[in-house]
Amino acid sequence: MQIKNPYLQSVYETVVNRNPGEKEFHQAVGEVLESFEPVVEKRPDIVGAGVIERLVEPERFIQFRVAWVDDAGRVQVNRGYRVQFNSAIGPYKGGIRFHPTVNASVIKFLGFEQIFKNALTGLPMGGGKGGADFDPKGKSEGEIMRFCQAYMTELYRHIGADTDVPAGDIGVGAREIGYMFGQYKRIANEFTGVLTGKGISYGGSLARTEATGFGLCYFTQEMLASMKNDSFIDKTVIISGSGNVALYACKKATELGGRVVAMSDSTGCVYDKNGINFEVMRQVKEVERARISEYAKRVPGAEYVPNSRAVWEYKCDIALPCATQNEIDAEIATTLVKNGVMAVCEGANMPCTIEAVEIFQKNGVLFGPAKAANAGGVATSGLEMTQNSMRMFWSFGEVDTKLKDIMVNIYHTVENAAKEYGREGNLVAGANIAAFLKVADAMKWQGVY
Ligand code: NDP
Ligand code: 2IT
Repeated sequence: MQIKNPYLQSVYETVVNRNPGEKEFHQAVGEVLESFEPVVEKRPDIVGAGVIERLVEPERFIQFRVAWVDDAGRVQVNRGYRVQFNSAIGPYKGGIRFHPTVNASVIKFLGFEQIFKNALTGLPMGGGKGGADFDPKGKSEGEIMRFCQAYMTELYRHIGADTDVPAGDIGVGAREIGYMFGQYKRIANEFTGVLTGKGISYGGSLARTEATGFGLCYFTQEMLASMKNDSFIDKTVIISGSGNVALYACKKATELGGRVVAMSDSTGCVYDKNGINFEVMRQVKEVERARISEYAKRVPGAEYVPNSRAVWEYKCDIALPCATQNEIDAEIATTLVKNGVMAVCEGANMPCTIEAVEIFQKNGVLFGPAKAANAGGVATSGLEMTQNSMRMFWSFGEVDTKLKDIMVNIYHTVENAAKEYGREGNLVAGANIAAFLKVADAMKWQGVY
């Protein structure tokens, strides 16, 4: 990647040299630095305080062994991580991912993105992320529990309700959070809001399960209204993935008047021209943890294709990638544009490659970047932290109303920052700049650290 501004290019090269081979991390940093060009010109005070060089280096990076015993009595060893990237505006905050592809690069890219996303929510949360290269697929309930306990046995010493507050991500949902919370509580002898995404009976927030998918649709709705005077009504929607984010995006997009015709998982995709039946999909993927092919067996008229990428071959007006990083490359972006897509909003973190984003922007496709569009999950985690601190419990409607306000506010903050810094309509630049200015000011005023 080549950034025009020589100072920003030199920061980028330092990151590449210091973190060799970590291509996802390089990608996330490169995209962000690129959009700082107008800030560097306007804010010499930030450059002078060395904020950018400090921002790209994690405050702390923890790697540890996670050893556990499987059902056959064999010892298994995984690698666990937590990156505590930036605490300028609040305690480190961000999810935990359990997936075989997790490595230092993935954790750093996610932690880096989280700094900006959390700043955009307007809530006091710094950036962090964690995970392990553990594959939950095919594991028994007992194995999942023992792995979560083993992971927390090391992690507990690094986190705390005012220090670092993890949550879920790929492979980590309410079940895993429950096992980790239980282990933290036993070791620390403390019942605190140290994790979010907890069960409702022990400090979780209503609407946290729905929050990322719902928030994504609230953001998309505001973008359509503001930029095109349009809405979800009568739009054809495609959503990749069928996990937590994808499922609740499907539910809300449908409620807002859209027709979700295709979804996927890591083994394939389904097409249902009548519109995906949310309850059947939820039963298959969330309750039974089965393969998405089950959906096609249960819903007459639905087709299954054993290829995840094929989900993007159908025609749609709105595309919501909600599975994983770099799932939309230049080839898929070109297909989407050819099929007449009008808006793409990222539910997953960095699901579009840099080339794909360029293709959308050059072709006038509205593009909502992840750090703005999927911030509803962590924002509602912030609301869970507030409720835990107050020892209070809000209704679903109260949380959902706050979530909607936050997403609308993020959209306008991002749109305005893009305009103010000469990148009108470019929400990638707007999100990076608006978030950066908040974090950069906090870093500058707290002195060099
Ligand atoms: P889940 O584990 O609930 O679901 C992930 C979904 O994506 C599953 O359908 C999974 O398929 C599919 N998937 C995962 N990896 C791959 C892959 N390599 N190739 C193809 N499909 C894949 O995770 P979430 O829904 O929580 O997370 C999805 C995305 O959203 C991630 O990028 C995450 O970082 C991001 N995100 C999540 C938030 C949250 O609150 N949970 C908040 C903000 C962003 P299968 O079922 O076959 O495993
Ligand atoms: O990527 C994300 O924002 C998340 N996985 C949610 C993080 C959180 O702390 O709720």
